[in-house]
Amino acid sequence: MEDFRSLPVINLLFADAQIVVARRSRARRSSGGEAQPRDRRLFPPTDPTPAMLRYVTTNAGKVREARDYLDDGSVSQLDFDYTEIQAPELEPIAARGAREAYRHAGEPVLVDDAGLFIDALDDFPGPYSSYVEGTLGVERVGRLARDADEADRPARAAFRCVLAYCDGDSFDASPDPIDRGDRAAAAAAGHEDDADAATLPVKLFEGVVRGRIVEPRGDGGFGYDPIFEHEGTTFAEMTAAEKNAVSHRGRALAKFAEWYATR
Ligand code: ITT
Repeated sequence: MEDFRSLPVINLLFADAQIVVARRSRARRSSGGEAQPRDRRLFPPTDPTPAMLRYVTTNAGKVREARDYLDDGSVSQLDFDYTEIQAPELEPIAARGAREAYRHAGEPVLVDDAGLFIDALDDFPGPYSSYVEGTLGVERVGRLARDADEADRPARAAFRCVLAYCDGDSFDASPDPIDRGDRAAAAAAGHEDDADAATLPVKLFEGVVRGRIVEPRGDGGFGYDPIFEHEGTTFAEMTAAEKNAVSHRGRALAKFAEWYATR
């Protein structure tokens, strides 16, 4: 088992989880009297219902990648379409979504909000990436980016992912990214009030990867992956594990798992 120690912390967690599950099975089969191994799953089960981390998204591609890192039997998708507030940054959208998802699920939740930020288009589509994918489409966004700045070909861009964790308990939360104007608007719409934000701390984890916008290549991944090239390979040309090793989501998941391991 020594070789697991050379892996990044997130893979170590995953490996440990597998080992613990195997040990627990053996312990159940034994005739008793032995000390039980410490349960080191991300969410050790409580009797009778195991606590689950609900990965909140309607996007099956995100879930595939999150499972590649976190699937130790304590992670499942919550297909919940939380209200996406209008904001120029991902953080307030994810934080607000995590509070709403926690209220809905009553279980620990991890909301994943992501976007493609293209330098030559002043960070468009950014937080509006989902809407723009559904309207303009990925290929047109790619053409716009490539035409936007002839001096900057292929166009530079970044993928960003913000994960927002909420479990109803208090912890050293991230500074609240929702400004008073956003909160007033949400409260006016009946979605959130100040007391809710104060009593539901949210922890944020960000991952960023830079790359180039190119002609579409590859048939893996999802969303904007075919037009996003990182070090010569588009995300759609990578396996989920290869993409996770360098991607915005993989980096955010790594930060989350490292923090969670100390909780
Ligand atoms: P949820 O909000 O339910 O999670 P969504 O697909 O709408 O699903 P976002 O609001 O985060 O998710 O949308 C971000 C957009 O960027 C959307 O069009 C995604 O397809 C795309 N996207 C997010 N992560 C991506 C990735 O790793 N690779 C390619 N495209 C991605």
